[in-house]
Amino acid sequence: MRNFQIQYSNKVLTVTISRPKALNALNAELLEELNDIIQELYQNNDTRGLILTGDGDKAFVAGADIKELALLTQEQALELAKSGQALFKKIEDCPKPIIAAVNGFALGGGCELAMSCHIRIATENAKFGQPEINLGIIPGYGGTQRLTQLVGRGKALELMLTADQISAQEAKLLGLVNHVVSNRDELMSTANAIMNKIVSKSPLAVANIIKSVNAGFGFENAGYATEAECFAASTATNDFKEGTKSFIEKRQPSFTGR
Ligand code: DAK
Repeated sequence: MRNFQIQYSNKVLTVTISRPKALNALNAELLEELNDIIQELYQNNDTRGLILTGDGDKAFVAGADIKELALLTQEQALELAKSGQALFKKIEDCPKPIIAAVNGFALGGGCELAMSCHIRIATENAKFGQPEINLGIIPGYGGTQRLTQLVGRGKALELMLTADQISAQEAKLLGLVNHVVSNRDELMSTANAIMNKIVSKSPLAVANIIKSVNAGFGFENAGYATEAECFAASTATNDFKEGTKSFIEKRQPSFTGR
């Protein structure tokens, strides 16, 4: 695995996303590797849970890799939206607990990844947000749905429409984060303590709770499909070209609505 460090202890995998030069941004290779890790978690009877974190103190995941995103055709975008949504759904539906230990920026696809996990714990310096609109696109990994489920429609719309970043404390007040801790050591010890508690329970009951909770949120509703279509359509615009170009050129975008 080129983009992960993996440790195994007491039946729990600790998986660290590691692309430090790009603040752990999600590229296609990394997502394929993550898919393999999650697949293995489903299949391996000895492993009972997974803690997902980011390398370093600065970022959990600073979003999708914008430099890679800038090269997508509309067709590739629709394909990627579907496979990405499927991966994040696989995480959400995993019968074994997956805890996001958020150690810094969780933006865009990074916030969506954390939201697909069952529980989120964050360090005080963590920042959450859906800044896709700054690139002329929309969240494409289920963020329009999961953020709305977690924080409610009004706040979710505000966060997605303004691209504002919020602190870990505010995220906790909104219900986006379960616990806030002061530093990385405390982050991992809290994640492990919660994980060990869950792992001591009946695995069948754990799986059935996750299944029942998720059944109430209907992945098959129109929201996810609409998001995938709108995401793909937004990648065919001049605004998307301008949004990604302006990020790469480190300047403010100038959108025209075309
Ligand atoms: N992608 C690529 N590189 C990134 C990156 C990203 N998302 N975020 C940071 N980097 C790189 C920077 O370019 C910089 O590289 P160099 O210039 O040194 O080569 C390096 O990481 C350090 O970043 P900064 O110099 O910018 O660090 P700062 O402390 O100044 O700022 C920051 C930290 C997190 C505020 C800033 O880096 C930032 O705004 N990053 C971008 C955040 C963002 O907009 N993320 C959302 C991306 S949109 C899809 C579905 C979903 C998505 C995509 C596709 N499909 C269905 C196909 C999701 C989209 C998104 O996530």
